[in-house]
Amino acid sequence: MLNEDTVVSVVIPAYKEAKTIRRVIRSLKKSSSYNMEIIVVDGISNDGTEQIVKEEKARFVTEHRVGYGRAIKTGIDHAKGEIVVIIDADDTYHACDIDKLVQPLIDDHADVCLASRLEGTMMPGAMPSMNLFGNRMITSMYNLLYGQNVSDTQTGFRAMTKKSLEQSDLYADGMGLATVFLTEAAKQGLRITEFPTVYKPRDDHSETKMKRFKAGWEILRILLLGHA
Ligand SMILES: Nc1nc2c(ncn2[C@@H]2O[C@H](COP(=O)(O)OP(=O)(O)OP(=O)(O)O)[C@@H](O)[C@H]2O)c(=O)[nH]1
Ligand SMILES: [Mg+2]
Repeated sequence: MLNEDTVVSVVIPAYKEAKTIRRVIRSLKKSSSYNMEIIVVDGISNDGTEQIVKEEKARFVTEHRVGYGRAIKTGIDHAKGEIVVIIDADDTYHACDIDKLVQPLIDDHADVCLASRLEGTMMPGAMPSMNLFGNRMITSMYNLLYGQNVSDTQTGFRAMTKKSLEQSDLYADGMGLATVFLTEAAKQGLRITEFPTVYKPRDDHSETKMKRFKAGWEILRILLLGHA
């Protein structure tokens, strides 16, 4: 049973985000009311990320293999908490919303909680219009095919119970893992909820790691065929 003593493991996949990772860790620490461990997963950046993570007294886990999904799965394997939160290292999400994400799981109102950018506030320049269009298409397909009613399947800020993750087949290594979490949750009949959040643009000079078409095809295969 989840309660005030529950441990929340925050997994942060990071690839060349040395400019912003410190801010994300500090914001999480300042905002969380729960026992929290922060796990940053990286092994390919060599931009000083590891040193910053250690200075900020967070756990650093090395994953040399490339892929957003790969990094998250390695982080989950190291997570000790009953709840796993995932957030990007690029400081585009309001990390201070962490309690809003975790609370529905603690209260046993949901098994999965998504921080929705599409129901919330999208700051100018935060999401290119092609990405917004793609997300809307993918989310509509997901709702239709899997009988759900969510607004932002591609959000990088979400909470899930460790138990539900252990029962899921997390077969994607790329950006598609965000969708696999949700197709698996639907198959298990888990309760998915959302709250509106704010999405900020990336820091000046920081580069997206998302390859739009590669990610799009991976997600379509997951939704239609059930494999990546
Ligand atoms: N360890 C690791 N982290 C990765 C890899 N690819 C992406 N990431 C991280 O995963 C998170 C999501 O990647 P982003 O490039 O922000 O993708 P996105 O949020 O869809 O795109 P933007 O809206 O441009 O930020 C970021 O924190 C990246 O640094 C990878 O191969 N390995
Ligand atoms: Mg991002």
